Amino acid sequence: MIRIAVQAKGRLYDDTMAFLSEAGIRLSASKRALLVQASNFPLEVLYLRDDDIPESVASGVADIGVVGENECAERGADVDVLKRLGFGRCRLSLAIPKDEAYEDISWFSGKKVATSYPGILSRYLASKGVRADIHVITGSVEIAPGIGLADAIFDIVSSGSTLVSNSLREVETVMHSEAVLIGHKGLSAEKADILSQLLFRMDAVRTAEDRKYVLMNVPNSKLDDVLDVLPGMRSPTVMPLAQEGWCSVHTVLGEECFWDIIGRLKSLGAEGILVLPIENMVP
Ligand code: PRT
Ligand code: ZN
Repeated sequence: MIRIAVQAKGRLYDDTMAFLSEAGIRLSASKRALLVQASNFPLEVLYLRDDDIPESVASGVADIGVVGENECAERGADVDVLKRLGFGRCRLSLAIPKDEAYEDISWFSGKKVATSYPGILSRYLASKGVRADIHVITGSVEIAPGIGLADAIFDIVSSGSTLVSNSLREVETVMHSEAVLIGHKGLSAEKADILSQLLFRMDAVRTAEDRKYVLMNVPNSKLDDVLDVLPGMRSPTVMPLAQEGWCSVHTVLGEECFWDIIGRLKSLGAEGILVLPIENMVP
């Protein structure tokens, strides 16, 4: 049995749950408890506040966890980053009142900066040789300059609209972040084995996400031209059709070249092109 720590509610919750369900893991839909066991995989989910996830994995209370890189960096938790998950993307930036003149980071010398991420900020300022007064507040950091609590802020930015609506302007981007799967250092052999099964499933889903299964009918006279256009991921499947002189070609296409290739196949005489999503692709 492996235990995964996930955010109980908040911005990472939906994507984390979707990601477990795409890996085929079923969790009871009944009232959510703190700890819920999967019905079809040796995994249990521990619901926590995101702030507590890095430490719970570092200490081994949970074996793995899903959390923003920013939380890991802030807490300096001693964990392995197993996988970047591609959701919960944001950046951590310094912002100042929008009408202030700004040339470079030396602006912050002697200034009061409000943040919930004092660890990341103090390391950054130290690396730039800037001494500022870091004022830790949790929540609503963006209102601090407006109410005279600070001269500037260091906070998470995504679209930037929170800054705009508080008359602030982003002046330095300190780190980019996304959700990551983290793991306890030194898992037992049994847990490491379950983890590798889980990672294998995740990779299969990920590979499938940007691929399509494509079927089409092709006149035999054009078959060689069509096969030339298809990328060489192993040979496509070619089957004769009941109608003489035609065959059916099945293949898998990557999203990046998809539209280009479909256009060329049509102009070569392929007909009845059918595009199907792929649920899993086992390497
Ligand atoms: O209750 P719990 O402690 O678990 O949750 P939380 O309130 O601490 O965190 P939550 O759910 O808000 O965010 C969880 C994680 O999502 C963060 O640690 C980031 O890794 C990631 N993330 C991605 C974000 C954002 N985007 C985001 N936009 N976290 C917060 N924000 C906030 C930000 O603080 C600011 O107030 O959204 C505002 C800025 O958004 P824009 O779009 O206006 O720029
Ligand atoms: Zn939090």
